[in-house]
Amino acid sequence: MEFNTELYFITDSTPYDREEFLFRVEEALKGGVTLMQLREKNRTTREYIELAEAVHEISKKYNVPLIIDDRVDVMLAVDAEGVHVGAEDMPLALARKIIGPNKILGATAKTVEVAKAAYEAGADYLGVGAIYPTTTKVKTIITSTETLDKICQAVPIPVNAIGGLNPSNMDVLKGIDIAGVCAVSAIMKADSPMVAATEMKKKFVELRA
Ligand code: TZP
Ligand code: MG
Repeated sequence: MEFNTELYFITDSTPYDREEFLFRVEEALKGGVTLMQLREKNRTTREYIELAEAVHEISKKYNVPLIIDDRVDVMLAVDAEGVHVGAEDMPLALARKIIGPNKILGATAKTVEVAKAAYEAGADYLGVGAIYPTTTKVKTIITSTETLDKICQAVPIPVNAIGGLNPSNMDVLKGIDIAGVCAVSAIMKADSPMVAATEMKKKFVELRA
């Protein structure tokens, strides 16, 4: 499946009621998000599926592929466009076997070795970070921009930077061959997710020029 990771928006519904959450998701999509991920850590399977269905209805309107975090079963249940698996989730090769060749398979990498292994196991893109400290993900460690650079050179798939990124601190990524940037808070928690997404995308395009 075709996808573009330039502005990869990852959700966090924690502070919002359903209506506010879905409103913010749609605003972010209006702002030019190119790929999005539903990331729910404290939901029952039933709640995760229900929310994924609602988000998928919205993402389809904007032709933006929806990636489901952690859960291959939820992805299949709602026929989302892909799944993102981390080190503690289903092994990549198994996930690929289950989802087939046409769904998007995302992986996390913090070292060149893990990045190469993920590529070989069937990952379609990699998220690398955290570049900056973040309160969104507990227990995450910082990945240096040097490592990010090496990973970009080591694998032929799109590599995205993630972790504490916002339009005013992205200059450290200049000259590194990333395919895009990921953001949770900078978009999700902004006064206007639409304005925030627009600014972040503009900044990435400038950075790459
Ligand atoms: N993986 C590494 S950092 C991170 C994830 C999921 C959280 C990024 O969130 P934010 O709010 O953009 O720092
Ligand atoms: Mg995970």
